[in-house]
Amino acid sequence: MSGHVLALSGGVGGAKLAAGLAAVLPPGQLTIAVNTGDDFEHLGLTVCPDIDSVVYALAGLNDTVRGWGVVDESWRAMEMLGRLGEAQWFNLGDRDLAMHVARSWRLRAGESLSDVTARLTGALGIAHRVVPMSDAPVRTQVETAEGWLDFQHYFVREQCRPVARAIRFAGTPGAAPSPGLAEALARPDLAAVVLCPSNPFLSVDPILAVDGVREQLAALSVPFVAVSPLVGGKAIKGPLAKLLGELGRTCDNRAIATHYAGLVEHLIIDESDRAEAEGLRAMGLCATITGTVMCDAEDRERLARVALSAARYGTG
Ligand code: FO1
Repeated sequence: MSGHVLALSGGVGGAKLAAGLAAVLPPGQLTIAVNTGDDFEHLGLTVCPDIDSVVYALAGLNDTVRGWGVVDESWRAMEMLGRLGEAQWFNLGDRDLAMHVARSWRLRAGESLSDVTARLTGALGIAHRVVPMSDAPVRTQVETAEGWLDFQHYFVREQCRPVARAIRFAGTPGAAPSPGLAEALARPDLAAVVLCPSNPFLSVDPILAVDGVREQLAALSVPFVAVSPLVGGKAIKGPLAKLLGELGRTCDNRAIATHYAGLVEHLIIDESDRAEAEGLRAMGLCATITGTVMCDAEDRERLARVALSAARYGTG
C-alpha cells in the first residue's frame, strides 16, 4: 500500500518518531505537522522549540542527551548575554541561536512561518515536509496559582513546578491551519494519520485547537494511530504525569485513550504497560504492544514501521 502519511508532532519524543517516519517513508509520502504553541519571542527572536526539535532530529543535528537543541553545542553567546545583563533562564546555544536569527529576520521581512521553515529545512538538506500547524501565532498558556503563565515561563523558567489548573491556546480560535497541514488533510491519497508520542495536553491539543483541524481529523476515514507518550505509567521526559494528576486524570493509557476519543482508533503502548491493553480493547480501541522507548535510529525506524503497520500501511 502507498499513499500519504500525516504525522502530528510535538518536540522531543514526537521528533524521534517523526525522524523514524522520515527514515522509512519517501519525502513525497510524509507531512510532519508540528506544534507551535510552545513558540515565543525571546530577546527579540522568534523561538520555535518543537519545529526545531523535529528539524534537528531529521537533520541528525539533535542533542540526544539534553533532549533539545543542537549537538556539539557551545554557549559563548549566552556567556556574553549574561555579562550584558540579559535574561539567562532560557538557554540559547551558539549553533541554535543561528536558527533563531535566520528565522526571525525572515519573519520580520514578511515571510510566513511555513515559508521560513521550508527554507531552513531545505538548507539543512531535509527533503521531507516539516510544516508548522499554523502560520498564525498560537501561544500555549498554563493557569497556575500565579495566574496564566506563558508556556516557556511555566516549562523552563518555573521548571513546571506550579500546579496547573487549566491550559489554553491564545490565538485560537482564529488560527487557520498552515497551507501544508491544510493540504495534507485534504489529500485524496491521504492513507494514515500518526500521532507521535507527545504530551496530549501541551503538544497535541494546540494542533487540535487550530481552526477546523479536530473536526477534519475526526471526519477522515483513514486509520488514525497514536503512540502513547507513557512508559511504565510515567512520562519518559516532561511534566505529563504531573499534569495528568493536576488535571484530575489517572496516569495511564486509559486517560490517553479517553483524551483522544473520537479521533484515535489504535493506540501503541509500551511493553511495560502490557496489562493495560485489555482495558483499551474493552474501550473499542485496537492496542499494539511494543517497545516504545527510542534510544537510537534503529529504535526510531522500528517504531515507525510498527505505527505504519498498525495503520495498515505497508512500507515494503
Ligand atoms: N528546555 C529547557 O529545559 N531549558 C532551556 O534552557 C531550553 C532552551 C531551549 C532553547 C531552544 C529550544 O528550541 C528549546 C529549548 N528548550 C529548553 C526546550 C523547550 O523549551 C521544550 O523542550 C519544549 O518547548 C517542549 O517541547
